[in-house]
Amino acid sequence: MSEKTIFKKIIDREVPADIVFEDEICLAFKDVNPQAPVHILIIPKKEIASTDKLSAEDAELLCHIYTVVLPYLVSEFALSGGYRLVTNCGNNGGQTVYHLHFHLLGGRFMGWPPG
Ligand code: DGP
Repeated sequence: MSEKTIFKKIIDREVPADIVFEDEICLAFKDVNPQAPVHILIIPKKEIASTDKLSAEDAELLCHIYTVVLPYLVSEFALSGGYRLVTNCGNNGGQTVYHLHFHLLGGRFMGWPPG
């Protein structure tokens, strides 16, 4: 069996995290290395390595993130003025943890293009 990712260890409460949302499908917690005043990671509890491992059966999970978790966090962290939701995929995308996650960044103006 392959080793657990750090995010799976957070789900299993083997590694501490500042958890800001949890339900049966998802977990959200503050990024350990914040790039903005608000920097939260939203992850599915299901172990999916990256966006290119998603399948049609994950449609409900993705919808849940966008329509339940995200609106909750936007309200809770006062991000109605705007935010950025980023998913890095693979080496060239800058992904370092191979458990699907969405970076929710806010609390400052976001430049474009990203680095
Ligand atoms: P990415 O590069 O897209 O795979 O982002 C991984 C993010 O995960 C990165 O911004 C730092 C964050 N991170 C890594 N290890 C931990 C940890 O142990 N706790 C928390 N809260 N965040 C972590």
